[in-house]
Amino acid sequence: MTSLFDLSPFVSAAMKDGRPVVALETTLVTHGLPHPDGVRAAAELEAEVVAAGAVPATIGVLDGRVRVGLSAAELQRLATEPGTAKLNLSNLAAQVASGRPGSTTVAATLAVAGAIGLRVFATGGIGGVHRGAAESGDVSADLQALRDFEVAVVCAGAKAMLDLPRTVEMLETLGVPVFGVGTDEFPAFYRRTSGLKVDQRFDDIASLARAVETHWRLGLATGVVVANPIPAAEEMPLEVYEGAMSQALAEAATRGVRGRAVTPFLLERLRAASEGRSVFSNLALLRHNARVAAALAGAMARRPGPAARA
Ligand code: PSU
Ligand code: MN
Repeated sequence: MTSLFDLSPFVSAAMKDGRPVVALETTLVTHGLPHPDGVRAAAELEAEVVAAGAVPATIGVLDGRVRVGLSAAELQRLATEPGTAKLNLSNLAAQVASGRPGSTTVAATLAVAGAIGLRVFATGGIGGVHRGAAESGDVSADLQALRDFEVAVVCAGAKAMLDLPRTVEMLETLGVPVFGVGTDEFPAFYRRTSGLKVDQRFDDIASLARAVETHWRLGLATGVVVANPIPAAEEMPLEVYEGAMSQALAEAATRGVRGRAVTPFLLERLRAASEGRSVFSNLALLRHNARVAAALAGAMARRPGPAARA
């Protein structure tokens, strides 16, 4: 049987040569940002990764295959074809088997990266425990995927409309380290701080790379959260953030939004309630995460792999 994974020539050459590669997801393109901001963001993220000396591997599902290293035309298809599905671990297989298009969430991107051996992934914010989860049961599959796949995810923390204390608690339960980049605090996506602590702060990328690799050399085969706060100049102003957030959460509750629709709904309502300010911050933190991920992948590529050390 042929592999379901279809690597672009750039990605497979880089992996063969041991050059740094950064995995990128596509749900933020199709469901997280309004069109055409999503496609534009994807191109910008790839450019940041390239400028920082790594190869971007944007992941999505097209024509019954998992494509790793989507072209601009393929990204356009994902963003514009009606019915592109938001894929996590539970609906990935059915979508691939059907031949219909799908964009990968953090969970599905982790699964793909883990399966083909990519170790560094950049996104905006991971999913987590939703507010009111005790009643709705809504906990993102991103957390399960972080437990199951050996990939470091560079993110600006978890999306701010989540229950952040319970999300951080769950990461600890799952044995997933949370490493801060120049911060002691778990970032709150649009804001640099949340009042919650990271497991360890790192002020240089080489030490961060060493700690990530140490986790895996200890045989702890989970993901690692690399928490990289949004640059201060691009944070959402506190009043805008708090006002927009409570408005978005209230609307979701009134409308009874459920399941996979919750996160895209909240992101869209936040955009409207903040008059686009949330999208500005979202794009800024994404670019920042892409740069740090490329630097981390570079530092890891320069260190001898597990075989060389054994
Ligand atoms: N971060 C963003 N925008 C997004 C997402 C994350 O800046 O759109 C997406 C990611 O793909 C993440 C998903 O995996 O939202 C989580 O959705 P859920 O809460 O339904 O698991
Ligand atoms: Mn959910």
